[in-house]
Amino acid sequence: ISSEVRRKLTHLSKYDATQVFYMKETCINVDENDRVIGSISKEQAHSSENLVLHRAFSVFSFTKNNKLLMQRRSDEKITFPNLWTNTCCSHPLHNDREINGIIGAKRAAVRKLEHELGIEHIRETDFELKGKYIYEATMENEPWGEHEMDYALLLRGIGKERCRINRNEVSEIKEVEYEELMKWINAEPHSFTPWLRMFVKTDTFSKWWDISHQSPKQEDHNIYRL
Ligand code: DMA
Ligand code: MN
Repeated sequence: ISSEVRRKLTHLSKYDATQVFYMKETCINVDENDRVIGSISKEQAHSSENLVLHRAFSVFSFTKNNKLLMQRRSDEKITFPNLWTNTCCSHPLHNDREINGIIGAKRAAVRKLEHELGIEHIRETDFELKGKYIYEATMENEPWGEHEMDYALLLRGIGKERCRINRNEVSEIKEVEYEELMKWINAEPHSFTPWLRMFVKTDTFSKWWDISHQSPKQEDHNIYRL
């Protein structure tokens, strides 16, 4: 095997085998207008020496009591382990089910809510798209990062009671009120993922908590920069 292949194998060998396996998934490479360019492996898309813009989603689930359901990423995650973040994040994959923009992202969200949190019986129509957000972030001491076209997907009425967590993905879950989250992030910003910290700073974030705007669904298909 070549020295390049050997270097790649050793740089992944220190990680959890299940998470290394998922690095073979195919993400969707898009341009800044969210038009599909092609497929790219999860490993390649997230290598900080050459980050590639790809589609992603971030689910924000608010409970019946209007708290945000949050997760702490497991120690096994290769990118941004052990950090607190929104309900569920991942990527629609480059396949027939998930390549088609909004419905594809919602199908991926249904798949990952079940995989990471054990939440079943969510339908694509339960989500409300609240914009697509371009952002970039890198890890401090590891060769990984993110460069995403991130679909913000709101969900209502789903909390801890629906969860059966997958320990390989998630170490803890918690429901927080808006004020509580703001205090917590200010007190320990380095306990949170960079994308959550960026979402919190947007003008729209606090509006997502406003229950008086809950129905009917008002989807936002626009592209923003975090
Ligand atoms: C990637 O999430 C998507 C965002 C919005 C950061 P992730 O690293 O949790 O993806 P996966 O669960 O597929 O590893
Ligand atoms: Mn990503």
